[in-house]
Amino acid sequence: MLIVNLLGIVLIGLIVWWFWLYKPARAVDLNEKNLIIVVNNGVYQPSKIKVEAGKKNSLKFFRKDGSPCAATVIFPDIEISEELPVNSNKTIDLPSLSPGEYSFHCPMKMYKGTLVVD
Ligand SMILES: [Cu+2]
Repeated sequence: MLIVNLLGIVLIGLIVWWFWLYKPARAVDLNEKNLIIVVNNGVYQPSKIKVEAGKKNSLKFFRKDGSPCAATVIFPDIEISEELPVNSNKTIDLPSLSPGEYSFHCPMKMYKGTLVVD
């Protein structure tokens, strides 16, 4: 009985951590490696991406989540809205950007990410 209760508490802790506390700390540099943003389980992974200012960059997405809401990624500040096909790569070309943070998300904002332009 005690073990079951303990397991329950650990599970609740994990759920709280995953949905409310977990924030990827550091922005991943787009130029460090040939980065692919995986769309799955309610998160963009990585969700914080550093790109160079004043230069045209492109982002590669790979969507695993079949739910319709994950199908579209929107960059409201730069007026980009693109469809992401399931289980294949999709490249989105970005215009050259001035320094700052630009958010991107799915239509319901369940999936959320940030571009850190520097
Ligand atoms: Cu969504």
